[in-house]
Amino acid sequence: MKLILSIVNRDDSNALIDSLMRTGYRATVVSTTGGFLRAGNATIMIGVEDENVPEVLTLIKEGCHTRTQYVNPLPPVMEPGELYMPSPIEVQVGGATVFVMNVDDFHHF
Ligand code: 2BA
Ligand code: 2BA
Repeated sequence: MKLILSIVNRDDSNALIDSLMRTGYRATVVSTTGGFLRAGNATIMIGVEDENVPEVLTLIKEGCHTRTQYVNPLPPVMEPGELYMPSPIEVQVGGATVFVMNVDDFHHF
């Protein structure tokens, strides 16, 4: 068995959950925050049999889209009177960041 841990954009998470449920998979969603942008994203945990991993990866790939976001870099150390005009940096976010982990043991009590 594998645990697929997928970090996705919040805007994609509901549709992805719907498609996973429709296909008969089970999942748990956790609200998370990206360390770099400090913006909300969603982490979806999906426990599946090994042979189902490719299908779940396809659903994730089809359901999650890359977005361009802009971040303001941290201001440099400034002398008094200096003016700093930050220019936003373009960052490509997602579709999805996916980790597939081996599950040693699974119980459902
Ligand atoms: P964030 O950490 O908010 O990162 C958003 C996007 O900013 C990233 O998109 C990447 O394009 C850029 N980025 C992140 N860290 C950076 C850094 N140290 N220097 C320069 N640019 C950086 P994605 O790679 O698509 O990642 C989307 C979200 O997936 C991330 O949100 C984070 O929550 C998660 N993630 C990505 N890689 C991860 C990893 N290796 N381990 C844990 N979480 C990860
Ligand atoms: P349980 O199977 O006891 O699951 C309880 C909760 O545990 C689930 O909540 C989900 O958050 C998590 N979970 C269970 N199996 C998982 C897995 N393989 N990977 C990741 N997380 C898992 P819900 O998703 O709200 O489901 C509540 C109950 O509805 C489930 O109880 C199950 O009896 C049923 N169910 C869930 N998904 C279904 C599906 N795709 N088709 C039919 N019934 C489903």
